[in-house]
Amino acid sequence: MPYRDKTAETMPREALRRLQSERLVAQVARCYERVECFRKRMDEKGLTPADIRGVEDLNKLPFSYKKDLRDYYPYGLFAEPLEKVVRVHASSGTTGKRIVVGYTENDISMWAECFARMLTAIGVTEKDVVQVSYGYGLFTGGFGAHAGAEAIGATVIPMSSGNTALQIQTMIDFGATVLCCTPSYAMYLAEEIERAGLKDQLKLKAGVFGAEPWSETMRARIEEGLGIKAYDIYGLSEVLGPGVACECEAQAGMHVWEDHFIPEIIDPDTGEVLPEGATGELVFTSLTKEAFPVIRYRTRDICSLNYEPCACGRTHVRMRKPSGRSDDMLIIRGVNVFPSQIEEVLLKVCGQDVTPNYQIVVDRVNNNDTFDVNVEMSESFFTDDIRSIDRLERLLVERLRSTLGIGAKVHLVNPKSIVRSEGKAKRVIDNRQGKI
Ligand code: DLL
Repeated sequence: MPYRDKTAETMPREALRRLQSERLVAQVARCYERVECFRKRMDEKGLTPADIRGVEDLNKLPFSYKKDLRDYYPYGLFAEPLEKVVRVHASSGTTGKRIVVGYTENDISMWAECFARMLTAIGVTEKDVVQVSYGYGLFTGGFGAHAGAEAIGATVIPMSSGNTALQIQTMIDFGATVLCCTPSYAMYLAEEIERAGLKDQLKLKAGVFGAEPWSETMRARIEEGLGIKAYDIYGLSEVLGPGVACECEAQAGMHVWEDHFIPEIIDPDTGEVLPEGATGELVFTSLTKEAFPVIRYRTRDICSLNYEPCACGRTHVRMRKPSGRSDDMLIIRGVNVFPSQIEEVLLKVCGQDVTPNYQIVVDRVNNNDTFDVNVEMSESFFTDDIRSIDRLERLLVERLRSTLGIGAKVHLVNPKSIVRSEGKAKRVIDNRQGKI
């Protein structure tokens, strides 16, 4: 069982680089032969597979983009015939066609291994009961977590998302020790558990949360609310699904499984590779994926890589929490704003006075951007004393202005008035499209 044996995860970096080089050369040759879009881009650059001799040549290769998946919808980028593809997943995206990705049998076991490595790294074993509350279906979350947990011999509860009361009942009755879901859903579950006074009936010890950005303050809230350690997991459908990168027990960045994926950080405007430690757009090349391999795929996620050794002994590079996607970044009155910056301010400034439920509403009136932030008060803060609400609103306006550099209108709204999400939370409502 490879995920129990940490050889791949602790491989010396020179050996890792040699392995990557070997795999890259083979993957480039395969894609050139089998994937028309990649071949065309290589030809345009006057490159042949023979020009790629190892990772040192990676930055010569052309980028690939989300748009390619739409242009070649549904199967045009697959490097294997459909008879070798045992599963497809799809991601909805906000505009246009869905994107479709495929997996061979080997891809599915590699995926299970990547997720299983994380579970093992955080101390989950066959004795654990893992409740998977990510959605099952075209979304990769449910099936990815399921396969990883089964691979280490844990007992899986395939709950999928939704039906919060039943989730809690099941968690208690079946003795779940590990919870896998989005951080916003974990927060909602914590809230409902507290409301029902059921916390002391939980056996949970750890949570594996990802699929959306979440702040350290949110982590602390979830850990406290559920009485667990909350770990971050990253992934995207185009590259694999959950498990491309995962935290270990050190909770200090997510190890990218570099024997399967090469990460790079580039300047999103110029495409240039940035020096170690710099923040920029994350790009991935998949070394071992068979059905749907990507070469230098532009994720649009903004983060940085940390090559320093990790306390856990794993040698694979760690990525910092993505602060958001460059396409989630709002430009309000000419200023760049990430929803995660707003979350950090809200939770830091207000402590327990607000819940991590907020919504950002942007609109355009008379050629001017309006910027409103609705924040839900906690039950305990909710009071008829209008003066303390006023005071907190003013404080938030001031802190948001000093962090973001622009003014927002802040509205403290009643507890439970912002719709909860069972999957990825929708934080932004941007009504500006088509308005001048
Ligand atoms: O969200 C896969 C996944 C499922 C990851 C469950 C983790 C857990 P997509 O739906 O294709 O796949 O969305 C991928 O979500 O490009 C990031 O912008 C964002 N994302 C995923 N994990 C994290 C994370 C799944 N831990 C997109 N922190 C990615 C911040 C994340 N953003």
